[in-house]
Amino acid sequence: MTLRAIIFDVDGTLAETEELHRRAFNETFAAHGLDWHWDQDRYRELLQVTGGKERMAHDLAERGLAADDHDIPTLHRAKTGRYTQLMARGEIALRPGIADLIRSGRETGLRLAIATTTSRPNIDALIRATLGCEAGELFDAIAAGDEVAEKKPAPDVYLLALDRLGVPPEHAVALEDSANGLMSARAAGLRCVVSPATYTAGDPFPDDCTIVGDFTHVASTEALERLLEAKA
Ligand code: XBP
Ligand code: MG
Repeated sequence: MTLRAIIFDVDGTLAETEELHRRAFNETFAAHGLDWHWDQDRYRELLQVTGGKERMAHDLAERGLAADDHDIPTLHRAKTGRYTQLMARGEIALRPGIADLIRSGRETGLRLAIATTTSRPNIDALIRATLGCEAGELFDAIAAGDEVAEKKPAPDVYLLALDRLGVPPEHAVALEDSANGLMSARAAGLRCVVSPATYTAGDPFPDDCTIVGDFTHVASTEALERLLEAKA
């Protein structure tokens, strides 16, 4: 099936961003006088809940605290502000292979999109800090978590990206790092290439999933097409 579009997940796929998210959460909790702290082990567990607001509510519930006692949307807005400021320091790099694949995809006329659980300000901050341009200049469609009813593993955000691209799922491929992301892409009818990230390396990936050690294995349109054909 001719490849016409690549849809990129963001966190864990474009870049290893979860430590920065964790730091932004913890700094936000402290700034609001809350004695909450997510260490790496706890954060790995919590990452099974996609979306920062949903993650906070889940954490509160598991600790027997009432979500109604806390203004989660306000806390999350503060966390996003903190995250985008930290990102602007320029310490996060794209994962190997990603910049080359974006360049090659554009050169070969593919349409490029983003389908992520995170929100638009975080996408913009990452692309600005790593590629020095606006996400909207590079990607033909951007679908973010808060634009859809159900976050990953539901298909909604991939379906939205496909709709905005105007490309049917058979002609596109998703790049992902997590089992929730893979489920979301597959539920939208997409093929998916997975390269696990630090926090998702232990995810339960099914045996029939296309896994690569890193995205240098698919750093050009040609290499990506070759891999998809080999797996067809
Ligand atoms: C991964 C996530 C996100 C981030 C936090 O998303 O689950 O929730 O951890 O983002 P993806 P927010 O891999 O789909 O990009 O706090 O902005 O929700
Ligand atoms: Mg991800």
